[in-house]
Amino acid sequence: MFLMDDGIRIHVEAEMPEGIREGEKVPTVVLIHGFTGHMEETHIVAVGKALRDAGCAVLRAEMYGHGLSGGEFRHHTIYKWLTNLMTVIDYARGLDSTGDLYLCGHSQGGMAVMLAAAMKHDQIRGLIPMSPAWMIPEGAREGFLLGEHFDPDHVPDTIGAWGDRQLDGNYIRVAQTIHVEEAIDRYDGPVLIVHGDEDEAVPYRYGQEAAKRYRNAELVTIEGDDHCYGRHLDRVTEAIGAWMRNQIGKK
Ligand code: FER
Repeated sequence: MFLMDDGIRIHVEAEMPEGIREGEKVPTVVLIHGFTGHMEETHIVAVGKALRDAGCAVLRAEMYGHGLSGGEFRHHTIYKWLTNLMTVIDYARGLDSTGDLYLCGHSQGGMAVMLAAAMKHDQIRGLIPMSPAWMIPEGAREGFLLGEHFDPDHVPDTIGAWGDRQLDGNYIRVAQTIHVEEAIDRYDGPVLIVHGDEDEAVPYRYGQEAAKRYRNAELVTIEGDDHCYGRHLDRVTEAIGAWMRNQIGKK
């Protein structure tokens, strides 16, 4: 299905866990992909299934310029993703089936859910950043992103972004304004961070540092794994499923 966010269509797939009774409220998770990603990526689908097996409804959503959602990749910014996320969160909040609401996102989507959890800290029961790419704002301010150097005070109109993709400099200008540390400090709900210690795209220490800074976080290290868990996805899904069952059990 599609939601509309100020004229931009947002592609969302809502899936319920098995064995739900009519009218029952269930924990609900909004799950998003990373930079250049989409909702059918192996790791996103697998995490969605693990969350449903744990008893959650899952709304996989695709952000501006990605998957089947509207907007051009080159025009996407973190701000646009955040307004998209708020639209999806508010849609989820309005469903009769929604009980507690959780956010889960991978990489750039992991950073986005960290920011959204801070903005909506009173509405979000728990947070699962996967390999969160919260070094992006730092890189944007220092002049190094996507393996390329640039002058952070004279941001180019366009930069190359993986393969033959192009990205507007406005992406960088937006990222320069973002301070993820403040968002971390504004969220005190339970947080699970999963991160492979051989991540080639987002250094593992960002997972460690975020886990240390959150007041109520747990870090699960996926030993020997890469950015999209190509080697040990089963450990990721196990960790997330176990954490979620524990959260649900606390109620
Ligand atoms: C970068 C490294 C990683 C970057 C973005 C990412 C925009 C995001 C990765 C992902 O979302 O999977 O330098 O710059």
